[in-house]
Amino acid sequence: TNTGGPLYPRASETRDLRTLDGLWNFRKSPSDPETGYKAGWFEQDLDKTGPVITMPVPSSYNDVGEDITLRDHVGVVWYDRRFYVPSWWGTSGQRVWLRFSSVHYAAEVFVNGRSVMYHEIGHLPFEAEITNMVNFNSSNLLTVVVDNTLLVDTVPQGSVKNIYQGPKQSVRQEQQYTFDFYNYAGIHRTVFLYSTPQVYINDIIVNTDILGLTGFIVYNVTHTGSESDKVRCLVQVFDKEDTQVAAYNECAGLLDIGNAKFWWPYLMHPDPGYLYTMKTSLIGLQGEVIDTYTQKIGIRTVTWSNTTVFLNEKPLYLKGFGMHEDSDFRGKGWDQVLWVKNFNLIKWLGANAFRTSHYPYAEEIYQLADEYGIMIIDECPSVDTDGFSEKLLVKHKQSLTELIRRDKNHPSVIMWSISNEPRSAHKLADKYFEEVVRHVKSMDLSRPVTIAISAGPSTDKSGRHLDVISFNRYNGWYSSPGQTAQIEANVVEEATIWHQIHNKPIIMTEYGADTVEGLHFYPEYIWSEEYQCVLISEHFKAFDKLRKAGFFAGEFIWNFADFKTPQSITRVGGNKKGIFTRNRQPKAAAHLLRSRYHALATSD
Ligand code: BDP
Repeated sequence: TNTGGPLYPRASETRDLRTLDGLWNFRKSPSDPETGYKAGWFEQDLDKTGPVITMPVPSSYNDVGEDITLRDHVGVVWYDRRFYVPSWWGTSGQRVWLRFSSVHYAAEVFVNGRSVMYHEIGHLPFEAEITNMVNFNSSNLLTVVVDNTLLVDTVPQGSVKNIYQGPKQSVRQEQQYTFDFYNYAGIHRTVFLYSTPQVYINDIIVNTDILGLTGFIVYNVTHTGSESDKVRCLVQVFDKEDTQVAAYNECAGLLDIGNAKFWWPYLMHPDPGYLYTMKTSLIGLQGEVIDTYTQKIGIRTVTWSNTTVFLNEKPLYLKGFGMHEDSDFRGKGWDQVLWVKNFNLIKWLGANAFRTSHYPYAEEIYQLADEYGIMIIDECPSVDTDGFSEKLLVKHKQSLTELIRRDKNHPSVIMWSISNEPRSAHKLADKYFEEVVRHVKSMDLSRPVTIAISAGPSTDKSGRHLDVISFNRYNGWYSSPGQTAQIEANVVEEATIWHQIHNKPIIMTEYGADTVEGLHFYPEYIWSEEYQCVLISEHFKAFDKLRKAGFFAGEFIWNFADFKTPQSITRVGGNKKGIFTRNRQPKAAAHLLRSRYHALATSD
């Protein structure tokens, strides 16, 4: 299994970078997943071994065609394309790297017919060095086999059912899963081809601290390659005016910046999201620059007590939503237009946070959040966790290893969410989550750990292992649909009980109502815009009471926008709990939420 690519690929004075995004060849495999392997589809261009269709990368493959069997395909698909490696990378002795930012769910990658990497778990990057497998003088064949099958020990879990149909009782496979977002699949994010020198920077870990007006940066640079012991490090930090404010020539160290500008969340400060530029270089014996990597960092602290989460020692009140990577046609494919639009809407709303429900999002999204001062509860891909087997635990921990390795340096990431709605009343959940939390703490002690819990406070067995208790609850929707009178009391009561049991800060990570845009009923009636407005107003009353109680740390409406689900009689074209439509147009509730979030910002 290949993992990693801990550093987001960037060009620099010593590194070059291309993307392999574009139009690839694509073919669905027959239901026997071995078919393509046996026929050697990886050894020659796909269009030589059979019919292909054109597939955009990045994108989910499900919704770009008119073919229902492609949309609902279960199992293996094949992608390929040709690429060139600049010849100067070869002549100057650069290493050649191939990095996939996300392929869902499992992928095997071949270069010129040779298997170079395998990765399981979508939404997380993986990479391999391919220097010795590429031709510099002719084109190279890149083949990717993708399998979207979810089983009892994948993250997330699912099961495949055989459906027998027609007079001949032919078998159709159906992917089943308990969560409600569509299991989109394919090469979902950018594919990078990049170069590094022989001796190169492998990873940089950055932690920050604050004392009075001084900001501290604790860093650790690792580097690899033969003779890598002969290099030294130079770390330089520049402010937004490109003035060098700190520098040190050790690979691990502590930098201090007097009168530092701290990273503040949006609307909590006139200059939110302040980022410094950190330039890390490897210097050779003659003083020559061997490798350079530049990244943005923010100086901030996250701390927590039994009632409050603090940012730079200021109590936080998180105002946001759960989201999805989801849009028309491209499904979960990374889309910069969509995400710049999303961030503009987040700012328009006056929100300061979101949860990456229910999996890690594209790295570019965290970069935008860093810039804008939007805080992230970073969630791993474990949703509806059930069964709690040893095998699942190993993979669940692996997903967090890869998540933390990828996202550790983002100032926007203020909390880890290790699961959404696990079956945490199960007797095995206690030990299981104790172990998952222990694992997270072994990698990062600087951020609190939470779970978006759906079990009730008296049955849940995960809460005692967490730093912050988050709960999802659908008062007025799944329970007592159409009834809003009890919402305020129920929410206040439940949050209070969670706090009484665990003595920890409490967040409501989900509440909401499905709403068809343009559907109006007065007095309010479920599915109408009026009902969504009333339902959320009742929640606001509860949140205002809870804020006064002193242990309530945030409210996250479900969901930012409508999104695609599997077909079900409870879903009209998908989950409609968005305050925006899938096209990012506001429903009435968006305006209501906006006036609340802005009002809260002024009162903070
Ligand atoms: C919650 C899940 C979320 C769903 C939501 C719903 O956490 O993923 O979309 O229910 O049904 O239980 O709208």
